[in-house]
Amino acid sequence: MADLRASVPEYDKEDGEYKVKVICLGDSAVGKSKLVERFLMDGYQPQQLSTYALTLFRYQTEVGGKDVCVDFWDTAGQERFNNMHPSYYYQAHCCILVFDVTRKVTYKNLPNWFKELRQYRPEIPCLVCANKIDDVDYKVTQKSFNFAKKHQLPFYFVSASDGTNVVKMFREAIQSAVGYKENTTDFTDLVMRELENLDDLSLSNDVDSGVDTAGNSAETHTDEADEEQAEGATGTT
Ligand SMILES: Nc1nc2c(ncn2[C@@H]2O[C@H](COP(=O)(O)OP(=O)(O)O)[C@@H](O)[C@H]2O)c(=O)[nH]1
Ligand SMILES: [Mg+2]
Repeated sequence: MADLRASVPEYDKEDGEYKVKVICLGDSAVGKSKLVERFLMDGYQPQQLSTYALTLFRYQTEVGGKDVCVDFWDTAGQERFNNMHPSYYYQAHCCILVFDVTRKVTYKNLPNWFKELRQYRPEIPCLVCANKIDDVDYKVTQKSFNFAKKHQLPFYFVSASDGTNVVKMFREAIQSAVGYKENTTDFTDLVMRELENLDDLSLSNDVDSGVDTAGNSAETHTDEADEEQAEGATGTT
């Protein structure tokens, strides 16, 4: 595999800027892109990374008095193939897991996405959101969707169309991304933070040898995600 690090932005070593990466996961057409667009409205600058068919939405904000640059990563539909390229997960600080309340299968697939996420990013915060609540009877918000509860993940009913809970959900995602970056126990992140502290040194060689996770995991990636089927089928009844 080609060296991912050559073309994928690094999240912990850019000078001076405090950056976090937030990814969205879930089946095709659940509304991942619309949610990001809704949150950012006009204030974003999409940046196409054509090699990986990804779009980056860069967003500047403040968390706890600190300027933070947030990169929301969006796919160009690779989720149709039921898994994502490892570079999508690489150095992500938070994940937003989305399903569509109008299509039960998208809820049933959450365990697959979650499992793949945990293969690459065992510790990052993950939020679950039930999108398109504008499109169903209000009663849907009284159903219990056990997936989030079972994994102790924050859960939101949202609508990219009318904006319900969108800002709230994204603010929590950003805050937990920053919280994770500050307190991470993930080894790769610890290494990156060590390097970040070594200002003014020529680090490029050390950085290359220290963070090879994306390249390695590409080789070991399997389709195990397909095995864990239909968990949570009872959750929507
Ligand atoms: N009614 C409704 N439709 C939505 C909502 N969010 C997305 N959609 C529609 O669902 C389709 C897929 O949305 P998109 O963001 O492209 O999904 P993605 O494949 O997960 O990125 C589009 O036709 C959207 O207009 C929502 O909150 N309510
Ligand atoms: Mg999309």
